Amino acid sequence: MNRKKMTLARHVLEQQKYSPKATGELSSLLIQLGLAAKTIVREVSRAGLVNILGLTGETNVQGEAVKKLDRFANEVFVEAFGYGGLLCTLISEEMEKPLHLPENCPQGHYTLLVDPIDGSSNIDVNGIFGSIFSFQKRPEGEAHGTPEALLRKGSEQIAAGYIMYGPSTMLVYTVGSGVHGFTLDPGVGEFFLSHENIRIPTRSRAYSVNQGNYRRWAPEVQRLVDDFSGRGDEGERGYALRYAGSLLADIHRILLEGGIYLYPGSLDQPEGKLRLLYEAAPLALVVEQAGGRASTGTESILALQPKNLHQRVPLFIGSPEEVARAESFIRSRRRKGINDSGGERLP
Ligand code: AHM
Ligand code: MG
Repeated sequence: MNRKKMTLARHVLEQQKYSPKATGELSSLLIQLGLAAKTIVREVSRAGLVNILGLTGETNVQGEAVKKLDRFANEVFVEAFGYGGLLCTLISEEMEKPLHLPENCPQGHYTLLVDPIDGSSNIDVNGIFGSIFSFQKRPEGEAHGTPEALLRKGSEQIAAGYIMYGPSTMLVYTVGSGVHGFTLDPGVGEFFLSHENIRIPTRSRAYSVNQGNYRRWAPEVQRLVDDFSGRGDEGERGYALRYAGSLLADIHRILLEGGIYLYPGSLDQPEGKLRLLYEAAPLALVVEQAGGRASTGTESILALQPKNLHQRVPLFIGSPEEVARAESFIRSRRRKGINDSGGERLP
């Protein structure tokens, strides 16, 4: 088959052949996702012209100001999956409670977890942002909407990925058999396979972090970032600093070129900023399927048992050797008790 002509729909149907128990439902959901992406990108591509920039004046469950595009994208996902009978529950960064779709639930087994716009601070400056998604399946015999049905470990996701609204629009997904990237051809209105079976480089001297948080970090995290930035004890040349302000944009670069992204916890917010269920876990599945690693600094992201829907988590993610280096650095500094012996503290 001519891989260049491989559409998203054909690809998900081909992937389905490798799972003997597949019913075709997940394929339909992923195709539906492509439609939601095209609806959002149509608005994004003329954002400066259609009164979609700026704030709504409301705040979301995280206490963050809601941008008009955050709300629009959330509505697109709700509308796209509200019919079709397959999706029973939708969990979103923009909605405090899960949205149950009772008319879908008799036959629908799936939950969609989504950050409709990741990298919201880039919206008004025509920077890169995107949507992060994860599909879970209600466990056999579990009732709809119970905490047990919704709070699943990342390792139980059955599909995950992101859509990136950049110079070109890309959709990257995994169903647990590799990571595949598609680029939207705007003339045809279709996603075509452009990056088949992405493999992350095992190491690369590049790091992504908001270094403005330096004074808020524990000493061992400060020392790790000193090391990356070339100010560490080893006196090595520093890594290149790359920070997009959009997690998925940084992850996309790291998937293709290697490196590490970190959003550690801080002394005043030990759990960090990023949300486990619809930011960290889906990207962790993508990165691990591409041969990378995702960690809290001490534990695997995919092994974490979520305690609530909007839970935050520290994140160290990227090339396996870079994440292993960060973990061993943090562990050994903690063992040496650097916590008690120095490092800057909050004033
Ligand atoms: P958002 O979903 O509200 O956009 O927040 C998540 C984003 C990540 O995409 C990004 O890496 C991080 O927050 C940036 O945060 P900061 O401005 O603190 O560096
Ligand atoms: Mg967001």
